[in-house]
Amino acid sequence: MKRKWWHDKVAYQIYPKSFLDTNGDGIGDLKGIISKLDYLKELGIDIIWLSPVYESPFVDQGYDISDYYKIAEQFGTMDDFDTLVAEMKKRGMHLIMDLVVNHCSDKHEWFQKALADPDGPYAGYFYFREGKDGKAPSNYRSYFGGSAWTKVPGTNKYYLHTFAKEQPDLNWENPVVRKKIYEMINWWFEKGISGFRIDAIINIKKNLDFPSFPADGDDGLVSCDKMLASAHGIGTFLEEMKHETFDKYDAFTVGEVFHLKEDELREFIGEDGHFSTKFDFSAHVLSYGEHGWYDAPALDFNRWRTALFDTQKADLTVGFEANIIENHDEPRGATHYLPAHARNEAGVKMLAATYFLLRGIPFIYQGQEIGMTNCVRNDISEYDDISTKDQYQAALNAGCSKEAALHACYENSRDNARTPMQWDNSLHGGFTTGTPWLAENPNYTKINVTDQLNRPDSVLSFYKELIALRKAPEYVETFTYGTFAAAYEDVDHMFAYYRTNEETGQRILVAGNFGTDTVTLPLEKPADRVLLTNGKTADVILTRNRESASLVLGSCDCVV
Ligand code: TEU
Ligand code: CA
Repeated sequence: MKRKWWHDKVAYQIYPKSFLDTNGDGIGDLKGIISKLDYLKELGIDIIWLSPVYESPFVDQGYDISDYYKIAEQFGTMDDFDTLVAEMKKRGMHLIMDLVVNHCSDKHEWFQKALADPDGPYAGYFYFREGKDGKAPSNYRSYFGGSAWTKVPGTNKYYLHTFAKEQPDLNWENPVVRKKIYEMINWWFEKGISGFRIDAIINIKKNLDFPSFPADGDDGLVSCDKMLASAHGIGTFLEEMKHETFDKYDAFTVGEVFHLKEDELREFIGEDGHFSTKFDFSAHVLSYGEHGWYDAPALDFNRWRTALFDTQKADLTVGFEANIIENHDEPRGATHYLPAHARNEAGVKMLAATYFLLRGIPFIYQGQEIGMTNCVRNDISEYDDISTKDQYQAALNAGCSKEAALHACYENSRDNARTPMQWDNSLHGGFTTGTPWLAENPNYTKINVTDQLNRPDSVLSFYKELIALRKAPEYVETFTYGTFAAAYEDVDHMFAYYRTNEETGQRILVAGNFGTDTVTLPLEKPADRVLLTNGKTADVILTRNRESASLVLGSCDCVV
């Protein structure tokens, strides 16, 4: 396998609006990020993925871009951005931006010009189609609810938006659009960034017939996914984009890729794939209910473990996955993936160790490193997210009580990940001196960075050790390039695997006991040493292990 600069790196996602506010307007900003670079460097972070900071009306929190060449005023200036890049370079860190090019904002100049002249050239930047019998061209439901087609005022035409109506889909079939996108990408590379996380990229290839499908809900509509599944040939666009942009800069790219067909894995993340890597969403899709996330099933440990292990096995001879527990669209892992008995510091550390040492590029989402949790709200008005409002309403429409609908939001709302970062135990968790744009989780008094920096047994200290271990000269080869093999799969609630360096023979077992009972695992031979464990000291584990040539793991124990 050809070695790449990013293979052994650790990445961290910043959601700028909620990271740190430095001017008291309640909104995180670039200066806030700059002031925390040393914190991230200390933690061991190499790559920062910055969620969108471009000019935007913020209908979907910046994922609706009105100018790709400007920094949103709330976040600061282009000078601040250049300072961020320079300060990161100084520390040997890499910045990757969010590339949102399936759609733009309806306030983008292109769309405004298209509206002004629906038969003119700019209409060809989007999907403008004639209505049928006074109705939309087809029966697609957008991801945020309602029809994916909205009427162009004063015409019988509709435009397509797979997300909000303020996010018109860009027409990738149009070579002029593609050229403008590539120019923009290269412009950012010239500023010194190292790559992109690529938003909703699977959506760029449409079925141009836009056929209707049988409805999958009472609204008479069908998920946009149905149309996308019937579209073929996305690879041509992705190859062209890579050739025109990423390849020229030896970039690190990570695709937000859902629903890959099996034979497409190599095409996407093989050595010459469209992207360096893609997120492993195999766990995330387990929380899709029949009608979205409001009716999502509770997490089943075995299905979760199987999903992650299947990904690992499929990747082995192909490439690297980007491994995540959380991002800005997901609930907090400390709540979502841990059974009730494990929702404590030991459990959070166990979850950290077990996902972090899988084969692939580990990503940490802001706040995950201190074990931030989902947040209880008493009314839907306390939420901001467009998808949460839609799913809450869908739940009520389906006959759920207000309590049940709110509980679904507690479990799965995207706002769980978007509450302000908890820096210390002062008002608003030290995030702002003003009023935060989204209320903080009241548990900041107990869960915050300052407390955990001072405590050697904290979740934060554990993450620091974990990252250091992954990069330690004597183990980095095994953790980066070593094979993956599932272990003790027949043991209930045991998440365990081996990472093996085939060249040196070094073999490392990673095991976490997610169950309530103590478990004894027989070992083929006594282990040489314990590299990392939560809570219990390595001495205790080694002694137990030597006496019995077995590994005794109590509930929520993990060991590497
Ligand atoms: O999310 C995309 C997203 O949620 C999906 O692609 C969707 O779930 C999938 O296509 C279903 O098959 C990204 C961002 O992460 C999110 O915050 C934005 O709201 C969204 O794109 C729109 O830009
Ligand atoms: Ca601010």
